[in-house]
Amino acid sequence: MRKILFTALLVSLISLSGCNQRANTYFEKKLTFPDLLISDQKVKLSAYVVPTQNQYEWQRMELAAFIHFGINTFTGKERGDGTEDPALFNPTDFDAEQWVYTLQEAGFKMIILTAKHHDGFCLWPTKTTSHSIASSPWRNGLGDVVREVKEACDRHNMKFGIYLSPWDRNAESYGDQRYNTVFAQQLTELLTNYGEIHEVWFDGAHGDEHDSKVQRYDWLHFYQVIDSLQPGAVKAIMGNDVRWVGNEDGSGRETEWSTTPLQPDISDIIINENIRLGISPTAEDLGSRDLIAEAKTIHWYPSEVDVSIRPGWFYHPEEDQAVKTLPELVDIYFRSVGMNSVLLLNIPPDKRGRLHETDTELLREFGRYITQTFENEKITNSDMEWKARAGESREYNMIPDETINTVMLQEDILKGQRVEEFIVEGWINNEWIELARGTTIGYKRLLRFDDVTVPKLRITIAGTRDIANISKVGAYHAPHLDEGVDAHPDDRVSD
Ligand code: FUL
Repeated sequence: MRKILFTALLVSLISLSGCNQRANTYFEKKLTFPDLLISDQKVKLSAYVVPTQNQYEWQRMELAAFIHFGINTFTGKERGDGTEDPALFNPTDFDAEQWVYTLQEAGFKMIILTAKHHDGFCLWPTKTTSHSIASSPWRNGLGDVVREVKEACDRHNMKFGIYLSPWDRNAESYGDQRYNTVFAQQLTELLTNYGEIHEVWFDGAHGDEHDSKVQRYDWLHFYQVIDSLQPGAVKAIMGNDVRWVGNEDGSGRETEWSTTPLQPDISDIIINENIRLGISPTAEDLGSRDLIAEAKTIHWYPSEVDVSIRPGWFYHPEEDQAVKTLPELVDIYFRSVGMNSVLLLNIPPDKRGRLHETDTELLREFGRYITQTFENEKITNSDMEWKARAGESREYNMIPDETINTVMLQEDILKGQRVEEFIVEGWINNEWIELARGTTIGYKRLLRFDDVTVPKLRITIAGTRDIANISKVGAYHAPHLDEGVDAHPDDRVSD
């Protein structure tokens, strides 16, 4: 009876919600709840909110690289104030090919370049300002960093995204309506003249009490420009396709829902709704049952973890000794990709315009470590699809005598994110012993535990918002890393 009632509600919702519903069952990106639903029904319906095709393809990349490069590279600052002389920009051995080649070998699928940071210096010859590389001595003022990077990406089939800082400390018009026109024009140039763009990254930084100018951004217009010129691009951070995870340490949440009432603060209505619900990108809870019960609308808004391989976002020679170690980088991978997020790792080129040797060596080791770990599947029946009800378990056979310390779980997110609680057990001395447990799975969840050699594993879906669609259960042995000694895997990764 309850099920029939629910189905009837679902059908009526299709017309009521005005949402983009796919295959008569799923709601792409957004679902607005009608008032009459009780909490459990809202939670169940939220399990039918799914990513758009762009969001899905974005999630499947898993690894993206951030490139912070610009006038700060030459002044040694992290945040320029916009008064820097463009003549300072003069890389001596600029090599976009080296960036792309190195990153691709390490497993990265996209590069996002700071086309403009807060200092307003543009890395392409924009018509909107003279504060750009056209006023620099590099390539006699005829260079175009955006073009060279994009062309290198195209040669290697690497995706390409742009970071365009809304906050601009150089633009004379910043602080009034004219700046919105300038910004839209900059976007238009970047989204028109360089072929396909896959991600547009709007950071949320803005001036503090020392900056007198406050800009009211015309976000909806910026969204329209992107959607019309690059319909395949996701809009990130102040965009509404990809969410900032909420920290810059490289960590996803233990419980990371891609379905959430959170939206970026781009209008008074959204700001007030976020305040009413007590949520922001840094909130611990972005998707619990209690939160959904209070929400009016639920969105597919997945998390991206941005973190730098060095202390700063830009290159500083004095940080050459402070590059993260392999154990730190691997740990970030497990806490980001392994916690239902995309990792956006920043690797800043130096004054030559090349990735520094310390960074490239680390990237090479990182790529080999991840490949070696996950290319050796230890479960014999790992790709079986499993439609799991709450409380159901399934056993998985291991290749005999193989040692494992890592389990991978994945949900088919094209059918929504649903799992709320799961348990991983190993068959040890004739009984099931718990190895790990967790809450959300989503696109991917990785769990680590001490080495064990077991003939079989048992996975229990202890809680779920509807029948869970488990697409993958894998088990692996991740080589041990000797923290702090030489930052190399102790069972050496072979070439
Ligand atoms: C922040 C900026 O202020 C930092 O400089 C950096 O670009 C980071 C990724 O985003 O908002």
